[in-house]
Amino acid sequence: MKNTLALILAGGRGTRLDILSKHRAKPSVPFAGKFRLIDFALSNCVNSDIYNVGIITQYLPLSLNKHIGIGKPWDLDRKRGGATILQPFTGKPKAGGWYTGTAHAVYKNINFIRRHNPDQVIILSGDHVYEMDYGKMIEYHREKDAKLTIAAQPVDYEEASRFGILDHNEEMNITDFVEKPEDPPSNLASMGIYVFETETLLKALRANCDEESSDFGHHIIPPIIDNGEAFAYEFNGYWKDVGTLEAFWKTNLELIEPLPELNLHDEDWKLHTRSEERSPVKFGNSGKAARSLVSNGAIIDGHVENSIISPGVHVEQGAIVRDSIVFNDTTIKSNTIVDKSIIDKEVEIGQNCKIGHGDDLTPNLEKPELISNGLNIIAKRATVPDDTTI
Ligand code: ADQ
Ligand code: ADP
Repeated sequence: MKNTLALILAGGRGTRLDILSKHRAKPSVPFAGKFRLIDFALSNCVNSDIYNVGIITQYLPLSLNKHIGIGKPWDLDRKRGGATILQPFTGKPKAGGWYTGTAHAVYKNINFIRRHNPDQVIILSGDHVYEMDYGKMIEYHREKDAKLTIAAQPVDYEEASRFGILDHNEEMNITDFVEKPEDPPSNLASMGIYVFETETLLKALRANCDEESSDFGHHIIPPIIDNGEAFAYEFNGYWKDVGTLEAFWKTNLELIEPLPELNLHDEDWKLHTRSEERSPVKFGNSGKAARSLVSNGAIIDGHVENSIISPGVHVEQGAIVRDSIVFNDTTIKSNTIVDKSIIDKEVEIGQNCKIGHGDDLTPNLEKPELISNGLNIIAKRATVPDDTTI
């Protein structure tokens, strides 16, 4: 895929993930024990033979910057091309300070696009969970002689209003597009993955983008569709936009199924990440884990069931962790029960605690509307004293 430049939008706030994205951008939120969400977009790029990748960051970029570094784990540490982290201050100075939306974020990096001078630009989100060969989509785009190709997939009707919804004719020419409609006309959703002819993108940005009109879905895509130059690419593989805490929790735990839809063991489509050297998982005398993913550096002296355990987690003797996701270097002390929880990094949960255990399903968040099924979320570096019930 020479002559294609990928731009990963990685600067959004992801507020519905609440405290998990309070200190890090959503693409940097840990996933499946040892990965982060952005690993999917980055790995898809290199697995699709795209080695020119700009990562557009903005909101809380520290953790993301540290993770991506110079792109070595993805084989993107290259003299020419490779991974480039784009921050708001590195962009076009005259186009304003902070990015006001997705298109504005790309607009401010027009010089970067020009420097690469690609035939096509593929625009991606940094926070989706999926495996996709972008090469096939780009070939389709070229065959159709499209100016813009949008990847699309049907979603549940109840969810449709949080997506761009599109319609197409038999030739797959997009006839209608409406961004996040209150009353969706269909359930065919844009996946937020766009292949643009470079000249079309640059022209559209110059003509239709400024600080107020700054969004692909609202301001850039509709005029191109009105010109009849956009095509839909139906993608039937696994794809999840884990926008909510519940979707995040469910998508993680589905990986434990005997044959999950998303197969992280697929040798032909490797998910790459930056990981630290850690010692092997250690099980003590009474340590036990079933139906779980347990990452390196973990020490399991208690019981783990149907859970995702990240590197360096310690589950002490007599402790039980069920239906939960535990991020790196958290300690769960002896005789504590953790049920249906997401526990962020470096948390210390004291002895004899009950987290999420029992019938009381009242959420423990400031914004209880974010979860409704009794999921418990504990923030990074929190300390939960002995004998606490949450
Ligand atoms: P959303 O995901 O709701 O819908 P948005 O919040 O704009 O759209 O985020 C898209 C991506 O851009 C995310 O990865 C986000 O992190 C990033 N982003 C947002 N603002 C940014 C900024 N200012 N700077 C840099 N990056 C930023 C979009 C489309 C819909 C489509 C869904 C599919 O608008 O049409 O259906 O994606 O998930
Ligand atoms: P996480 O793994 O939780 O996503 P990281 O620890 O990888 O986050 O990254 C957080 C980044 O923020 C690190 O570079 C760290 O040095 C920095 N950082 C953490 N806390 C602070 C703080 N209070 N002030 C400034 N920088 C911080």
